[in-house]
Amino acid sequence: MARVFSGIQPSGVPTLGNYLGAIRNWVPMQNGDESLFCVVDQHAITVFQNPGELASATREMAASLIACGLDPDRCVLFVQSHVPAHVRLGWIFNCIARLGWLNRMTQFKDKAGKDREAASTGLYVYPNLMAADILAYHATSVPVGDDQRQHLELANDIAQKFNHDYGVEFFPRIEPMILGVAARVMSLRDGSKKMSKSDPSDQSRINLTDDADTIALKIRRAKTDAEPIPDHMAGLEARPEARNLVGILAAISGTLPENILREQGGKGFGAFKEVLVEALVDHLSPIAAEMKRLLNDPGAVDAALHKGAARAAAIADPIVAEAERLVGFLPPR
Ligand code: AQP
Repeated sequence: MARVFSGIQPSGVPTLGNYLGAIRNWVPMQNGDESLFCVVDQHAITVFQNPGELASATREMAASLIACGLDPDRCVLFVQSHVPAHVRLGWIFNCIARLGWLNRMTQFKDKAGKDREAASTGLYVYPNLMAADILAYHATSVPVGDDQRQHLELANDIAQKFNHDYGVEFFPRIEPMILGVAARVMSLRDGSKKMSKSDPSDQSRINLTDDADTIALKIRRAKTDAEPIPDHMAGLEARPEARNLVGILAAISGTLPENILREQGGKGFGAFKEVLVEALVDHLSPIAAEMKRLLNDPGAVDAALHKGAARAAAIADPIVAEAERLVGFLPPR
């Protein structure tokens, strides 16, 4: 099996979108040193994070990954800033990637919003560091949500240009793994926007820490239209909110949207939402409870992360040292 790498930012509590689009798919990929999962705190600060909260958000994110089924003994689970190889290679990639390439990144445009001049330079070069996160391990399988596809294409462009510029075949080609029927979960308030942990509106998302009452309230308030649930896929066209809720129920129930429409077609949203609430609460409550239990012993979570960082560095350090040698840096010793 190819080496797997994926990351998640501690920029808030993980959402249902992070869970269905990413975390849940990581669990069956655990394969010792061949599977690396990283809490990417250096990416998180591309947008200002409260320094008093970042460390605990990082630990909380790690606890939620463990609660979702990642076992620190069966994969390498660690924090990005604990392994300096990422930024060492990230700098080299800043010098490989072209401005024109970064200018095309739609996530930068979305995140920077109207006032691009005020965005951090980190936010702009974020995809270069993401390429380094993956390529520092020569990882080739990257399970991510659909929104990251463009960044992985850029990572391949960077790898190819590095190989070309230095006349080597050093960095491998990355294969994105876009998994799951709900590869892109949308906001509960606006079916055209993705669900995000940093969305200013808490009502726009389900957090993995939400209790049953909060989940019920958010789903009941979720935006819908006036039509009933259709009984075939074509009936979801131009109905982004309906499509999103059907997609969520399908993903959480491990089935296809077609099957959900067959069962639920003709129902009004009131009745449909109750089915959705029950499925979400059944699925997410044990995760929230396990996360709470883990966070009662923060020292144990930190110790697992420190062990993970040592294992990650043992893989990345020789690869990045070789990249630095290829570039022509004088070896440090
Ligand atoms: N709405 C989503 N649907 C499906 N997958 C999603 N992912 C994120 N949102 C959705 C996937 O989650 C993984 C981790 O993402 P991230 O934390 O690195 O950054 P992000 O994509 O920017 O996620 P958020 O929740 O939107 O964070 P903020 O608000 O901080 O920007 C990725 O694999 C991503 O595809």
